[in-house]
Amino acid sequence: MTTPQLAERDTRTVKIVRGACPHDCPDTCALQVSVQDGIAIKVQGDPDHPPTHGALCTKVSRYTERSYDPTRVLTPLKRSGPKGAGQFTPCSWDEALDSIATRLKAIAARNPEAVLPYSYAGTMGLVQGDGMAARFFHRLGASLLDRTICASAGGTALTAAYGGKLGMHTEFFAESRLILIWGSNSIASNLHFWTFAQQAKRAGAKLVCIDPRRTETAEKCHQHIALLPGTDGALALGLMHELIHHDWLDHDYLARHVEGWPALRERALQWPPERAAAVCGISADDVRQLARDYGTTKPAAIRLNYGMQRVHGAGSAVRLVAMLPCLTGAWRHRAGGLLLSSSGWFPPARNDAWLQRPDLLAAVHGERLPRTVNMSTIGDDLNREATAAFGPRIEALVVYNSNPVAVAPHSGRVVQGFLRDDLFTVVLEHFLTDTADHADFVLPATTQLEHWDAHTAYGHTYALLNEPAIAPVGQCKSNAEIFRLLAARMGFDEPCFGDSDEAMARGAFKPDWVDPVRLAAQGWVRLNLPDAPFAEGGFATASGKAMAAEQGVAPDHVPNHECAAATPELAQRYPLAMISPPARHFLNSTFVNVPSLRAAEKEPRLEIHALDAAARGIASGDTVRVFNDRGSYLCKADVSVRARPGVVNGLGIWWRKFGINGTNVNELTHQQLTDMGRAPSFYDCLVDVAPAAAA
Ligand SMILES: Nc1nc2c(c(=O)[nH]1)N[C@H]1C(S)=C(S)[C@@H](COP(=O)(O)OP(=O)(O)OC[C@H]3O[C@@H](n4cnc5c(=O)[nH]c(N)nc54)[C@H](O)[C@@H]3O)O[C@H]1N2
Ligand SMILES: Nc1nc2c(c(=O)[nH]1)N[C@H]1C(S)=C(S)[C@@H](COP(=O)(O)OP(=O)(O)OC[C@H]3O[C@@H](n4cnc5c(=O)[nH]c(N)nc54)[C@H](O)[C@@H]3O)O[C@H]1N2
Ligand SMILES: [Mo]
Repeated sequence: MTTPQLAERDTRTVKIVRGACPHDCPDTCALQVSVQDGIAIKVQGDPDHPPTHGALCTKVSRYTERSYDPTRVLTPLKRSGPKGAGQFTPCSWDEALDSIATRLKAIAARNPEAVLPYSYAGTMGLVQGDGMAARFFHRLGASLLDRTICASAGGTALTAAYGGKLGMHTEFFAESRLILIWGSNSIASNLHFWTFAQQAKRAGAKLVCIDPRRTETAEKCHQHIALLPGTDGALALGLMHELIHHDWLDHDYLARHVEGWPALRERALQWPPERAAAVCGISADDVRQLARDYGTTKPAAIRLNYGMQRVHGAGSAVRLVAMLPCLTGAWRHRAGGLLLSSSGWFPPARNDAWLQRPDLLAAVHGERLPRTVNMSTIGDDLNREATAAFGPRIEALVVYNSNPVAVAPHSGRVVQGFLRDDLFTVVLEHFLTDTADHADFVLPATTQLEHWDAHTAYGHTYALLNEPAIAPVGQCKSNAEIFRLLAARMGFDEPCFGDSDEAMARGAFKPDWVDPVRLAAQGWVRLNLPDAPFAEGGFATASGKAMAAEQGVAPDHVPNHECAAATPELAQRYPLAMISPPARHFLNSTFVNVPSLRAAEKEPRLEIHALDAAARGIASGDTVRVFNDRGSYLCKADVSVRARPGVVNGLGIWWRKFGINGTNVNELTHQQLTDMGRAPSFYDCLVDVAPAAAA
């Protein structure tokens, strides 16, 4: 199916439907979908929604192209070839749902914990994410999934520091005089924040980017500090040292609103700029200058982002950076403070207990909770036998809103698990992704244009509603409808399995927080929150204070799992640190199959500094082998100033099947977890690179 051109159509009959961008991105844009004759012809940003201000990214402005893509899965499919071969034959919904229910019932009769749901943020919607699906798996008594793959190191750390995933309003960055863009390629992955940063820049603010990679964002800032991956905690401590030394401290704020400052002060005094600089691989003058700017400019704001928390010491680093605005009292101003995530503002507004029904677990397990499997170690866990500690072997996996074969670390292990003949795998998808290729059944899911949903955000403070703009394409059904139909076949007769998608979307928020009439009419409603949330302290911790230390112990810099300091022998064999941040035209592994966006990215690429390239006889455009003990990955070398010496940038996340040798960058990453939050450490990875010919 193709999208007819707007010009060929009669614009008088175009209707506008309000929606929300479903993707895993801090911006959660308010959408306006133009529909004519039942066909979505254009997706635009809502000009009235302050964070969206009428603009969309390149990816989502192609949303119709993705929804009407001719390769979309439009009927249920059942496997007709060997596991993982991606060979399927179409089947009816009845056949697919009956077979799946029969299989899940048989496994659950032995032990429901042998069934594992696997989902992440393909859509961030409260209904098509973990709404009806959560009800289904709770009622089944399936294993719980620890959804750690993205943000749980930083989220846990921020909660330790502030009591929740709480921070500044994105709009007020426009009024800041100094903005540290820290571990964020905002132009690529937080575009709408960048607009506010630009406003601040035009008004005279200084922008500093702290990132190992010279990103498009770093290029447009006044200063770029290209530290080594995983050294942010050391930098924060070095900055604190200088703030103390020059007395750029807000003593009143520290005394009234911060707990544990003496321990943190003592820690920071152990980190003079020279020590921090040596760890970070930058100059001591950079540390001094940044501290001076941060200590003397008001209001100063930090846009911390998840790119800096995919390393071993992620949690400690976030706790340390989160203390900077407490030392200087930057929180006193609405344009000062820090934003890592705003998602913690939403829970009081959400009807989670009703949407997800965790109480249904008790019907199966009584007081006991089922075991929890960490999504970040799915590679190892799929390959585990039953043990007392682990529980039963995973016998069935139901994947929705995620593409673990491409995105989970150490994909060699993940693939090995998905290839198990005795594993029953169901994948709800739009496309035949690397994961869907490994399914026993693929169920065709609707896109955001075709279903109801309700959305929160993690980069702003507005609730949004998504109305379906068009009827489901082909035989597609929404995730919620699929789980509703499966529930009926499983014999789950609780009334909650009869709630419609629309009822769930409209009921997702508490009316005293989000006025349902305004939400329906406008498509979005701002939460009623103070402009400067911590101007007078009032953190969400037990004491109401920001926590600089826990039980008298302040965080310290924690070196990477893989680095010269922690693993010298490994660092000799694999001297390059590899990070794998997103390619600008992809969203994790979503959009890799959209031809125009893949054409923009051309091919899987590794950015490498000229010195590292020359030492290996590598030129731009060469096919190179990137390797370590876990595997090897072929891609094209890009000898580029975007890479600093000693660090290579393997842009992600390609589908394996579009890769040069059927792999992607996660062939090289490992499953070791972060110091807090049980998260993966994708950007904590040693490799070496060689011309492919030498392989
Ligand atoms: N276009 C696009 N947008 C996206 C995404 C996407 O894939 N593509 N992904 C979405 C998702 S799921 C998320 S979680 C967010 C992520 O958005 P961000 O939090 O901004 O994270 P990344 O873009 O992964 O990484 C940001 C930057 O961190 C840098 N970085 C890597 N290691 C370190 C380090 O140790 N220290 C510091 N200081 N910086 C480091 C990387 O070079 C990168 O430029 O973006 C969302 N938006
Ligand atoms: N090396 C490396 N690995 C990484 C990262 C990195 O920076 N480097 N980033 C990590 C991060 S931050 C994250 S968040 C994870 C992301 O991991 P995932 O959440 O798995 O994200 P995607 O790869 O975008 O896959 C989402 C899938 O959901 C599908 N989908 C979208 N909407 C719907 C729907 O309504 N119904 C159904 N059934 N399916 C839908 C899409 O088609 C897509 O295939 O990857 C992580 N992996
Ligand atoms: Mo993410």
